Amino acid sequence: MKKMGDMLLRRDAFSEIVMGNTAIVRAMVEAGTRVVSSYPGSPTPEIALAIQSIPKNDRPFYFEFSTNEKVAIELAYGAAVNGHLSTVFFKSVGLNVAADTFVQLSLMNIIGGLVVVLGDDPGANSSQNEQDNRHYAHMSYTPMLEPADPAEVYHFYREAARLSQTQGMPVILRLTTHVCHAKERVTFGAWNPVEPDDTPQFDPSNGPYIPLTTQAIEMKRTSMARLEQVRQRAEETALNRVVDNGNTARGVITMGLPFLSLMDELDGAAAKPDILKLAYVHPLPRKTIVRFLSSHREVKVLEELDDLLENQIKAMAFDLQLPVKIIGKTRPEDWIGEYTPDKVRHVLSATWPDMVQAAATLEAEDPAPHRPPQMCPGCGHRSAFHAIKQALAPTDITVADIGCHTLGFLPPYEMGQLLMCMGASTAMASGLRLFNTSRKVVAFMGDSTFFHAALPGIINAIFNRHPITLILMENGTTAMTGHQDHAASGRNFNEVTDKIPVRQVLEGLGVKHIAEVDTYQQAKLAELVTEMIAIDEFSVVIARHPCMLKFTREQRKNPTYQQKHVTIDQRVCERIHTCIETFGCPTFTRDTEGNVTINTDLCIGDGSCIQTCPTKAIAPAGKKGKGGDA
Ligand SMILES: Cc1ncc(C[n+]2csc(CCOP(=O)(O)OP(=O)(O)O)c2C)c(N)n1
Repeated sequence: MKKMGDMLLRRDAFSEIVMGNTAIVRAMVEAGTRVVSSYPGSPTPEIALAIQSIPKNDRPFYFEFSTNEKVAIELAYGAAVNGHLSTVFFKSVGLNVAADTFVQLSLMNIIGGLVVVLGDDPGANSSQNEQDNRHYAHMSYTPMLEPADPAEVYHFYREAARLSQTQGMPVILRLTTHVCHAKERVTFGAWNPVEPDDTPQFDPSNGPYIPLTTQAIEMKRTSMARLEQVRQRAEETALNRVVDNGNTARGVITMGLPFLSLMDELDGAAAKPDILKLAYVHPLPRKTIVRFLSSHREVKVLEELDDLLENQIKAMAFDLQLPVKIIGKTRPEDWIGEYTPDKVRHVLSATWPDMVQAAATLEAEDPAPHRPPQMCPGCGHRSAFHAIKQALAPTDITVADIGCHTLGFLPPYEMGQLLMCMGASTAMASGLRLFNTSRKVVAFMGDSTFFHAALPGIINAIFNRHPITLILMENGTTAMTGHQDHAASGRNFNEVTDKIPVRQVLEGLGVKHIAEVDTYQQAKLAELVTEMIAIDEFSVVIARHPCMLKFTREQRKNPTYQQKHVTIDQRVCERIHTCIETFGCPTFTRDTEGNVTINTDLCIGDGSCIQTCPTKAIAPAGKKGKGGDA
């Protein structure tokens, strides 16, 4: 890590093989970025890992993980109107959380500059949907750039920062999963650090900063005019690319990852189309596009997810009555998934079958079997679900939230029958309880989510007296996105800090029924849940156990660490298979005769399974089971 930190602060120009998520941090350093904020979410958390590789005192900018995306963007905005070049980054759906603030930003005069980095997720690799955030650029009059690879991430960030500073507008840098995680050799510039002038520059006369009624309309006029100036920049930028294959019959207009996949697929194609690859996806460089349309008979618009580019380009051609055939998306699947080379071949073959060979079917080409995600060995959530299931009637309703505990919806637990977005479980559960006296309603939630977006739903349940039970799965970290600290961890990104204890927050809100238990105490947990769901008022069970993946990773740093595991006494085991079929820990495997063995590479010896075995055949390694063992 130190090596990465050293690289990111090199003074000379150099080239290195890096991920998109690393390249952007060097760009921040070179651009003189002063404030960066975020809330974790794939595909962006590695940006924070790269930042972390720079020792705190050497970091040329302030960084924090904020409580949620809305807070993160507000913090970055505050810093930017005080004169600091600022950046906020988060995942695709994070923009929904930040939207209430974000949609106003282009109305303001952001003197320091503000780059909003989005990690969109075509293919929903790690998100609850694959929303296309280009729509937000349109609805908020905000310029948006989209790089295709790590080198472009570096250059486009620099462009976005410059543009934001000169126009005083926020600028979105839209990354996608492939672009964040791809690696390539990037040539970076030199870095000549200049002593930052941190004099607070906020001055209301630099505004406008108050978007109220009629003033908001005037501000909108200004932001639309500024967007037209940006369009001029979009025409002139050297970041647009034209690939001239001398083909006046066929052309492709594209952007981002689809461009790279297209280049891949055309390698060896008979007659290659000309290509126009756009850097700015909003506002579009109208003249550049019209020139390209005017010099080709057929133009294919190749874009991932929605048909924004296509519709705008068709409108341009229509307005000017251009004699060009524009081919956009033709089949429903063209709107879905990542535009990998296979996918692009599939899409192109429907347009120009003579140019590229159709892929058989996309699925048939994928040789890897699908592996459902699952909880780690020793995960406290597994013990919790195993226990809670025993306390609930089959007709009771369980509402999931977002996090590792979401995986409880999978067999064998099947806990969590509805899921929406971070923090939504309590209020959805409250709705499910209305006109419902016969089926108990239980909501689940992680501790990072509790602080992120759950408090209004919880307050609502207290205030409007919804008699549901919330199970707060407290593991001390934001586990699913890579163990980032949160308000109850006792650390922020930069230092040790006071914990904000969830129990005291709940008590402060007036929750009368709160129980706490370690999830490995499965019988006790089941008992407490039975008790709490019987109360006709809002109740909370704090089901606590540290994230065991984080815990064992920390333990492994100790050179004397030895991985423990459990064993099965084959003489005692009656092949009932509770460990596999009900508890479901992936360390257990069953052979064709029904014998159960332990995968000692996976097992961490936590022993949470021991209590689940009806014949007591499981024991810690080195200790005897009922019938004796190693
Ligand atoms: C609005 C939004 N921001 C970020 C994410 C990414 N994300 C998925 S799960 C998760 C963390 C959940 O942490 P916690 O609630 O503590 O549950 P755990 O994974 O630790 O069980 C985050 C941040 C998201 N899905 N939606």
